[in-house]
Amino acid sequence: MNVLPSIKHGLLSTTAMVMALITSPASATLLFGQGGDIAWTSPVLELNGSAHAYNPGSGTVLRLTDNVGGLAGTAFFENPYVIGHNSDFTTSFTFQITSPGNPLTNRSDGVAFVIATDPASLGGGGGGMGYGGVDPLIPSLAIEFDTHRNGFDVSDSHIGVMTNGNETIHLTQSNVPSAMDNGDIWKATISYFGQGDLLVVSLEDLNNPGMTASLSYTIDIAGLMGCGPAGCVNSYFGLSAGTGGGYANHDILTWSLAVPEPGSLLLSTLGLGALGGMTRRRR
Ligand SMILES: [Ca+2]
Ligand SMILES: [Ca+2]
Repeated sequence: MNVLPSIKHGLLSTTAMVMALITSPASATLLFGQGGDIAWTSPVLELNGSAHAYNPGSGTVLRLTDNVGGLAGTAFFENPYVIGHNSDFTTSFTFQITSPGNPLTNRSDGVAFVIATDPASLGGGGGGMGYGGVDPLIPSLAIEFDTHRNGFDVSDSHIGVMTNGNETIHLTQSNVPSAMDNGDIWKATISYFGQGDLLVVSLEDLNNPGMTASLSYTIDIAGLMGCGPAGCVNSYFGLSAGTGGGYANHDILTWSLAVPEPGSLLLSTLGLGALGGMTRRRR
């Protein structure tokens, strides 16, 4: 997938950035958060529940939950993306989970990357981690980075592929060798290749580069999200977190999102949809 690396660094003026996107036939990478193009306070992000922009002194982060029990928070990019059967996307984000509750069993619950059909979606907290629980997101896909072993979990540090807001069924999972709520900065990368329905997830502790985990799984995300003979529906990309009896601060430092059709996506982000309509190209 082609991306426009120059965009990520915020070096281009808005006009130059728009023109670069108009002339790109393939895809663009948007970077949210520290050093990026889109601030956590931007109106193109819909923050739900406990999610809020927060500055701990080292730059503004997206704080999905504070270290208080019983919270759920989500943040969705408000521009829709239609996931067709041959659609690709890749996204990565860095997260930092701090000040977990003590004793060790009282820390929870983790963060997730979520695809849902409404940017206002907000699931329940606890093991539902903002995508499931008492108010499950249906339909949805969640890639969870789970820091608390509930009765349905295999460990207190794992990656899981979850659908339709059901936090009890891991379609596949991968154990993470160390605790993700250790205060380190972790980078998660999620890529999807629609032609083979292949989902690939990798995770790395940036403060301890040898600490990694990964998984791959075959899943028809287009079908999951309601793409059928009558067409496909709008999907929205987001991040979620929750706390329950245990808790921690769940912070997102950066989030990059590479999606096709930059004309429709970023131009509408910038309120320049009419301009994009003149020159938009389709793959
Ligand atoms: Ca859990
Ligand atoms: Ca889990």
